[in-house]
Amino acid sequence: MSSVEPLRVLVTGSAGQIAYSLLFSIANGDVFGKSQPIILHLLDIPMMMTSLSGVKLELEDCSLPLLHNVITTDSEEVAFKDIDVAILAGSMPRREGMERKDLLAANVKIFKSQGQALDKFAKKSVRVVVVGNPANTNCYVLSKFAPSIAPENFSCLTRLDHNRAKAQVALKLNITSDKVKNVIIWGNHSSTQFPDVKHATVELSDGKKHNAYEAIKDDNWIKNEFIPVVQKRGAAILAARKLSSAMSAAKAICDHMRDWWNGTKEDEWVSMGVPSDGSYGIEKGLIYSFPVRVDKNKKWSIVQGLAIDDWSRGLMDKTCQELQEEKNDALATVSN
Ligand code: NAX
Repeated sequence: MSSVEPLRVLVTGSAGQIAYSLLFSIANGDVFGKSQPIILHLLDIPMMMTSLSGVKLELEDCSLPLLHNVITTDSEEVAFKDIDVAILAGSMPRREGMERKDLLAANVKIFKSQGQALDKFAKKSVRVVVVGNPANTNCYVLSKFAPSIAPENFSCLTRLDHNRAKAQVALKLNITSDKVKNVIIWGNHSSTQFPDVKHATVELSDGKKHNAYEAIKDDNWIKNEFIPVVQKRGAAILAARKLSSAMSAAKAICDHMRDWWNGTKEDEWVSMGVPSDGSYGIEKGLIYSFPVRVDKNKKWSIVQGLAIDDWSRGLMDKTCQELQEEKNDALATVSN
């Protein structure tokens, strides 16, 4: 065994389909590094324990040297005990005929309870990413009920939307997605999000960097194809697969955590849902997706000084308004 202390990584909803695509990458060292031992804490609800025990058997059969232990449980105390990282994918799914408010209320209950468990049992340095929808507002509730953990340790996943935006630009320009940098997802992980290419760069076949907006040269495509495709991509996958995104969501979770752990690249930023500090006029405390850079000490900061035109401002405000409404509904549920 190595002398490096194992990292305790909690994944909730761990009998679900995102977790099934995610757990191997974490246990294989693809996120926290090839010399970082891992102890997986896997939480799901009681009726999923048999299924979860099968996931554990498979993880054992992967025979991964970095995987020091797998704890499967339906107890929040066991799941949150001494964890360094929390990936919260377990949430109440929307069922047919369910009102948005009912969905929100069911999730407020889950994230209130998990926030309290985080506060009581996790390491104070824990880094949290909320994946389960509505991800931004679930994250807001979680943080509210874990007051002993710094707000900057909480985030929600908008990296899948960010990756989708990169991929659409790459397809349009017939380049690979690594040549597309600094797209932005502003706001909510919902269909009101604003995928923004105005500040993005692309490397074209001339080997030079260009502004993505100017290289695309097609305002109509950006407004009427690119933005709606990214905003509604989750629904398109659900319609085709009859299941929501899982492989791409797991990949995005890995990207999100790897960049948070190790820092973003020199000339790049990424999108993360983080508590607003009032930047770009967004209400303080809302969990809003911004362009962020992360330093070598796992500290993120919102990229400042980007010029915002009136059209962009309108879209940024619309998604902000939706988050304010979700927050108010969640708070009303909490006080009931
Ligand atoms: P699944 O339905 O396959 O799995 C969810 C799992 O969570 C189930 O095993 C369920 O038993 C468990 N669960 C429910 N309540 C729980 C609780 N209180 N504690 C622990 N576990 C609990 O869903 P999956 O496809 O894995 O998606 C998980 C979540 O990610 C969903 O809320 C989904 O909407 C959300 N997504 C978020 C994305 C994002 O970018 N932020 C993209 C992908 C995905 O749609």
